[in-house]
Amino acid sequence: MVTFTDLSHINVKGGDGGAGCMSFRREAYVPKGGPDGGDGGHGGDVIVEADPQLSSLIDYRYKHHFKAERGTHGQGKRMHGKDGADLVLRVPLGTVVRELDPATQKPVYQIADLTRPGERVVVAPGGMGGLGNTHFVTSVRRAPAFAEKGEPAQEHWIELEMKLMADAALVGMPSVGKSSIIARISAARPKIAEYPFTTLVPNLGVARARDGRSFVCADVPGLIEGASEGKGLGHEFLRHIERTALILHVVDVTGGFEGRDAVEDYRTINAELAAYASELAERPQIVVANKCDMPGTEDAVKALREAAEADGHTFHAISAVTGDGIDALVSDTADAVAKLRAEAPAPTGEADEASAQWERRRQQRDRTMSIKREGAHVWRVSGAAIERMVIQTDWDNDEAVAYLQHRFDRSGLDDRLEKAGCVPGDEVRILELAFTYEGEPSEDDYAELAEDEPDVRDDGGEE
Ligand SMILES: Nc1nc2c(ncn2[C@@H]2O[C@H](COP(=O)(O)OP(=O)(O)OP(=O)(O)O)[C@@H](O)[C@H]2O)c(=O)[nH]1
Ligand SMILES: [Mg+2]
Repeated sequence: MVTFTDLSHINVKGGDGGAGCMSFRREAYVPKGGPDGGDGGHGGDVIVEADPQLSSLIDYRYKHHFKAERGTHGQGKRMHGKDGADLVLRVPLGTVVRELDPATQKPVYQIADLTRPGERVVVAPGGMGGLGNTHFVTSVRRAPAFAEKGEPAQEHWIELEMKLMADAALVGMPSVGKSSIIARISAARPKIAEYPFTTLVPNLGVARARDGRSFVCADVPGLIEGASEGKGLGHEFLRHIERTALILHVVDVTGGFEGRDAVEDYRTINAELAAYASELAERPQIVVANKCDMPGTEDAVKALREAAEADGHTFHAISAVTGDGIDALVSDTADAVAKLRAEAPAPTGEADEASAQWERRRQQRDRTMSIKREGAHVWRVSGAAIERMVIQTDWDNDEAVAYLQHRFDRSGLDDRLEKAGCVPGDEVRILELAFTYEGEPSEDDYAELAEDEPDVRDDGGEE
């Protein structure tokens, strides 16, 4: 049997943010102007987008690392850096995107299920550009001589799983010949037998019309009266056709062993579809009278044709055994599928909402900070956001370091350290850097620092 699931694990990384610029305005006859360093550009996002032209994840089988473009650095004269370009990874319709645990490579969270053409989700946001020195002007710091480095982008492992979506599903009572039809029109080779419920799991096949147009067809287990309440394979079965735009409603015109009435069968199935989900009953249908090779079926065919046409459905009389009427059925189905694909609604905001939700979770995780004691007077602080603050700091610049101190304070780090039992003089480690804990800062610390700046004194100062 052909398997239609396709799975790939890939590593995605947004572009790093560009660095903010430290610069002062220079004009003729003006010895030293105000700060005018532009911001760094934002890094590009890595985006996964559903493309109806694709039919496999082959592009991700051999290449596993994908990185968006970085933002460029800010410049003087308030010139901002250029944002990095997004990297768009195209995947087939029906691709489910999950985040993987980087250590175990096990899925931890479903990010999106891309079912509509053009639907997209951001899987790795780019880093923010660093701020230029114009942003750090305060009442006491008129000439900030530092800027922020760009935010390094984060990387993730994600899983792409393609679940092939059928364009059309063969629906009907057991033993009406659904599997025989899919075997006729595609390369699928499901089991065919004269007893009911031969088919227990859906089979998919790619059917091709004479002119080369193709569509994906599903052969699903037979449906009986009460299926919507769980009889037979009930809900299990109906769930599979929820994603299918077109229903090929197959009716056995011989009436089977029980000598059932074709029109009654047709109505029973439609009632079950409506009972399961009203929108299933409204799906476009092609009504297929099967087993027309059998003698004495003319009246049933005629009655079924009238019923189907009265409901506004296309009707086909065929024989899966002799092949009569099959070409016309496939060609009409290809037409209907093409029409439905063209009408497919524009992407809704669902993927955006999924992106936003995932982004919120990511940010939450990001802000989580942990404090561990590593020695009598040594503490280890870890957490993505706090580590990034450290990375974004220019260590050769005292002012930038002082600003970091301020950010630490705002993030509640000092508070948390104190609560954990950290005392002034203790060593605090973040990444490979060690700091000395000096207790809760006071506003004066910043004022003092500002007063040390020659530029502030030039301005006449305020303090
Ligand atoms: N005479 C005749 N018999 C057919 C035709 N199509 C299918 N059959 C027979 O009908 C029986 C059931 O066929 P299947 O294709 O297994 O039917 P199904 O709808 O897939 O059945 P389930 O999977 O049990 O729901 C088999 O014995 C087939 O050989 C046909 O066009 N003419
Ligand atoms: Mg079957």
